[in-house]
Amino acid sequence: MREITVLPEFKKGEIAFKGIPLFQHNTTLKKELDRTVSEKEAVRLFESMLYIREFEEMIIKLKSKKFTPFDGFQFIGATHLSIGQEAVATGTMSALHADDYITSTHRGHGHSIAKVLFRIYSMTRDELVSFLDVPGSGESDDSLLEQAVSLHLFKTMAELFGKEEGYCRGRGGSMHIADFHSGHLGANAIVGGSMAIAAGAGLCSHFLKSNKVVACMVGDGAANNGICHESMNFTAMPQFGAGFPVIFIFENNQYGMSGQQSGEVAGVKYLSRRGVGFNEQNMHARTESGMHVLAVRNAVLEAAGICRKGSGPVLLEFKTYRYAGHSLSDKRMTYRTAEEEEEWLKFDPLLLYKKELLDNKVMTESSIDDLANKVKNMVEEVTIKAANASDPAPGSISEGLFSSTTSEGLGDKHRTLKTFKEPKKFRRDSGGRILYRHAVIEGLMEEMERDDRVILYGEDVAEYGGAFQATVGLYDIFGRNRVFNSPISESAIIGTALGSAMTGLRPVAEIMYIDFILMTGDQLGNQVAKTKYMFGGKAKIPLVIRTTIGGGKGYAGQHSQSLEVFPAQFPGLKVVIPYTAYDVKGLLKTAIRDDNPVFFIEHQHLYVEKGVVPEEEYTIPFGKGIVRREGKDITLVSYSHQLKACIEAAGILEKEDSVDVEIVDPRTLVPLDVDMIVGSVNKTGRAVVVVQAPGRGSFGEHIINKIQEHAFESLKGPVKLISAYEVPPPMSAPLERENLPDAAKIVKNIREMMAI
Ligand SMILES: Cc1ncc(C[n+]2csc(CCOP(=O)(O)OP(=O)(O)O)c2C)c(N)n1
Ligand SMILES: [Mg+2]
Repeated sequence: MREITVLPEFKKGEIAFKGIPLFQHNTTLKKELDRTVSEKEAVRLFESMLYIREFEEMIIKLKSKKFTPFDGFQFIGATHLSIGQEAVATGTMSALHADDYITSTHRGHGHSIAKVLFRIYSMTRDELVSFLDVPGSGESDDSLLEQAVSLHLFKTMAELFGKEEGYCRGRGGSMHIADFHSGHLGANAIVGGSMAIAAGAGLCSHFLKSNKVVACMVGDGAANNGICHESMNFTAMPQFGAGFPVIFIFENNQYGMSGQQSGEVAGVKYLSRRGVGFNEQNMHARTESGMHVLAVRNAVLEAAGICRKGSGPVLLEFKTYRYAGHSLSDKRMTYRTAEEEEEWLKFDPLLLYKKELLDNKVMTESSIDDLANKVKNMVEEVTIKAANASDPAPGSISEGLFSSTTSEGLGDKHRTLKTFKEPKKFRRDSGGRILYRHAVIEGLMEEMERDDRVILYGEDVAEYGGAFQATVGLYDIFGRNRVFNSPISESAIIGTALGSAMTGLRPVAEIMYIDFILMTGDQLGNQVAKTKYMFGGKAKIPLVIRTTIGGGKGYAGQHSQSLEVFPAQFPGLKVVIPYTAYDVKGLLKTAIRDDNPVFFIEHQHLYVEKGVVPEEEYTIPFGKGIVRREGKDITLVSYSHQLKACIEAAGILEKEDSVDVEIVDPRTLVPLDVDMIVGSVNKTGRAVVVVQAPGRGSFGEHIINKIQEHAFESLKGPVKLISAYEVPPPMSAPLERENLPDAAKIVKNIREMMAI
């Protein structure tokens, strides 16, 4: 029974919105010196902005060859500079704790520089020594700190140059820098792409009660992207009593690439207004100056406080301006005027803050010059060092794609101590069998008991038990903090699962029909699949995405597709597609223990099939297929529900034609048990592959390619693909029957192949 009832209520009235504060943090250094910053910290704010400015200016010099680390040096890659926006990065990062999280954007050099810089500033001597990975004895604290900053800038520049010693081993470059040790969950070159990841990190912080805040840095352009709205809504869900501790920070530099927010592509002048739509508190939204570092810092301090009190999320908009073009090839004068630029230059964050430092006698002209020279020299030094650093070895290209670790051997460390109801195994029939969907539930239940970091969410998975009843009862056992209904936000389901997997949970996310995976294209293909490799192979992503295939039920084009090839297209995902109740349980348990993202495909027709499932603990390794039927005349490769028709066809062929069919089921598509398939084809000399999907570009074609590549010599004839037609699944029963490969079609094809 639901705790929340929705009674009819039609009382006349008006919805009143609370006001949204505009530029109310108009503070001064004088005030803050008494309240929130020491003189040392005040200088560091300036130093951080100088590092960012100098770093970005260096990119311009490198690109225009005004600075050449060595003869013939070529700067390649993206150049989205944050000159003009230094106060946003610095103010924000200085207000966070060292272990708080951030996500960042294509214009993220400033975020990365400042996030790690402020972590370094907060380090003890021992931490500095460990960061530097040197003995460090005899060095002064200041010297260690300088070395740490230099190393940090070097790793940042080296990443821009695609070097092995860069933050991400040259796999990410300018637009994809991350440093998980510093809570930097990654810059993202997909506008808005990081927002659900941030929401997921917030979910994890909330569930693990780690008190960590997530600052999600995005440009104004992201405010109009679907994932933005899904993510903000996700963090504001009231079902946990409080939203998640995420600060969405819109760094509003007025433009997308050239598209202008105000008056052109957004109907609101202030993006903070968007906060009104997500919870009754307006997400505590406010708009502040992004040119005044102390205003930014104060707003983020306040927002972090709100989040740590359990009253997040928060939306902050900082009005700022990028002085350079969108990229260095951008013709910015085609879309903005010199007058506009001049006006904004009067608000240069470095000049504004420099004046405050001088006025308050925190620094003098000469100490400012000294600092600026130190910063300039350091940036030049690290640039030369980074340019001369080694490139990744070409042979290392595949390193960092998958983690080799699992949660096997966990013992009782994370065993669930409290359940709301006794977990119980399903009763077996006299043959020891249970339903496939019960095997799914049992697998989930056992893994959730074994590891309290495993959570399950998706649409309707809680009290209702999932659209196909494959999660029934789990909510009653584990409660809302482990099993919950998500909004109908497929992208956010996947993206938050990624963010929470990166930060300490082991989520199982459910997408009701595989057709809806197309809603999640970016989160699945650009985020989940790439996060480990692109950020230098360092992330662990223990994440399972469960979904279902249907077909044959008259549900037509958008609920009947067999899209297993889609996830298999993205290196970085494992793809599992079990046929029996035994397999579904064993493989699901393996998937949940794996430290990599696993795309797990169940079949709606199989949910109600029974199979023998032992009560004792077992798992099934990935990449190990199974011979479903031994035979000597022809190999039939298939998987999931399609195997049923194959087995029926094999029976007919044996009986009527004395053809002995061997049926092999790879069970996992990535990794694929090529050896098993090839071994079988080498034995029989013939092969047919059967898939439920249309043939063009299907996974069946990939299997055929592997057969041609590795078993060509053994083949007595061409390999045949039996698949659906090249049409969207039709609704009409006769049309759908015609579309799907059934036993009769398989028999017919095999008879033709064998000239019977
Ligand atoms: C989803 C997506 N669409 C388009 C682009 C191409 N693109 C890269 S940056 C950019 C502008 C982004 O504007 P904004 O979010 O305001 O960030 P800013 O560049 O101003 O920092 C565009 C359109 C992209 N990277 N991702
Ligand atoms: Mg912008």
